[in-house]
Amino acid sequence: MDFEELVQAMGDLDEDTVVEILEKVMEDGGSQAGEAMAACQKGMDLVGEQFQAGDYFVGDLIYAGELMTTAVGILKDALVSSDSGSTKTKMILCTVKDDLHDIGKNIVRSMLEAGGFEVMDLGIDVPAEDIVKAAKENNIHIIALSGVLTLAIDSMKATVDAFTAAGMRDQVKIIIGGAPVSEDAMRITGADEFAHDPQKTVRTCNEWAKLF
Ligand code: B12
Repeated sequence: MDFEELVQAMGDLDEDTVVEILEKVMEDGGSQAGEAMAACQKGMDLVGEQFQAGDYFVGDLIYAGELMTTAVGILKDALVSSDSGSTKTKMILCTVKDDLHDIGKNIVRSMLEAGGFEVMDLGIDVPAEDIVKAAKENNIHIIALSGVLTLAIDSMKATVDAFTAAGMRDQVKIIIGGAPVSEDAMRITGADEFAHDPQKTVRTCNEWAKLF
């Protein structure tokens, strides 16, 4: 399978080629779905570079997001095995305050749902207090925070601090994710885990689901 062609097709926003390659991955049994997903993300980096260079505009970015969502829709079943049958664990997912990016969040949501979670999606630009309130009112113990802007790290820290201030920090597990997130960011924010890879997120949340 030529994943370089997939990277390029994603970067060129060539939907027909992207869909054709991904459908072939699934027809072949889906064992290369992880590599295909990584190639799509590399293609998104090309889109970002072209945006910075002034060759793509905001409309192209929005279209790129829709194409990425289509890609995940095709690969989803091969990326995560469904846990249907057991009671679904509820969790919260949102993009943190001041950040309006939701393509990555929506992908993570699809993967978590495919992995058997009931996801309460609070949307984008969500203040810390709203996340704490939703967790309290709905008795939710797993919180996933998404952010793509560098300044999202500040909002993630504010969210962890808000759980501490509410006396709830030891009743929740918090995972942060998105491009600027790293081990350092995890330490700075006080979160319990970080991930870029939605599959790692599903595994981590499954472990946490056993704790509560
Ligand atoms: C698409 C896009 C937009 C779209 C967003 C559309 C939408 N509905 O989301 C629009 C046009 C609205 C936009 C706006 C802006 N953007 Co923008 N955008 C991008 C772009 C090209 C792609 C982002 C993306 O969706 N990537 C694909 C997804 C799938 O990747 P991801 O988000 O990282 O998610 C993956 C993982 O990180 C992980 N993950 C994500 N969330 C989570 C959560 C958890 C819990 C876990 C475990 C994992 C996880 O899983 C996902 C799948 O693998 C990036 C460039 C880039 N290469 O990233 C710039 C980029 C993020 N944008 C940038 C900027 C500057 C802006 C604007 C300020 C531009 C402006 N001047 O107005 C505004 C900001 C508005 C705001 N306040 O948020 C900068 C950020 C710079 C920085 N370091 O802070 C970037 C990096 C571009 C650049 N190189 O300059 N943008």
